[in-house]
Amino acid sequence: KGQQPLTLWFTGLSGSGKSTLANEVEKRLVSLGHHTMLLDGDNVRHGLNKNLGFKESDRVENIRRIAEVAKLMNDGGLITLTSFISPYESDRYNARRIIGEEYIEIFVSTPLEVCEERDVKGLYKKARAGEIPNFTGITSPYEAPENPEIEIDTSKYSLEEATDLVVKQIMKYLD
Ligand code: GGZ
Repeated sequence: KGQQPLTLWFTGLSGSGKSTLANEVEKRLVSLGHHTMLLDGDNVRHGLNKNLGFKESDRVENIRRIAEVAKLMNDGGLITLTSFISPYESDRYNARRIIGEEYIEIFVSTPLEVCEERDVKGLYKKARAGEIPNFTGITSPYEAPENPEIEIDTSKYSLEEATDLVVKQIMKYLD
C-alpha cells in the first residue's frame, strides 16, 4: 500500500470548492498510508508558472506544464492531486494523454450561480464590473467535462460528505 500512482485531476469553476475538497481528499489518502503531492495555484502559479496569466494560450501552457509535472510525480510513485480550473476540453484531453491511465478526472460541478454567490475572494464581483478580463464563467468559457470519472456538486453536501463520496470512488482505482 502507498506506492500506487494516480493523478486526481480536479476541474471546475473558481469558487467551486476544488482546492478545499482536494485538500481533504489528500488528508484522507495520507491517513491511509499513501504518498501524495497537491498541485494548486498557490504552489504552481507563483513559481513554475509565474510567467503565465489567464489568456487562452497561457492557460493552455499552464495546464500542459501541470500535466507534465503530475506525470513526473506519478513516475516517482506519488498520488498527485491537481486543482486548476482547466476550462478547456482539449487541454484536459491532452493532460489525460500525457499522464496515461493514472489520470482520474474529478469534475467539481458546483453551479456558476453558487460559485458567484459564494464569491469567497470577491473576484466574480470584480469580473462583473469589468475589472478582471477573461474571467472563467463570466467572460471566458468553461467547457464542462462530458465523461469525468467522478463528479461532485459541493453545494449539495457538507465537506465531510463530499470527501467521503469522492474517496469512495477513488478506492475503485486503488488496490
Ligand atoms: C479565472 C482567475 C482569473 C481569471 C485570476 N479567470 O478562485 P481562485 O482565484 O483562487 O482560483 C482562480 C485561479 C485560476 O487559476 P487556474 O490556474 O486554476 O486557471 S486555469 O486552469 O484556467 O489556467 C482565481 C484566479 O486564479 N484568477 N484571474 N481571469 N480565474
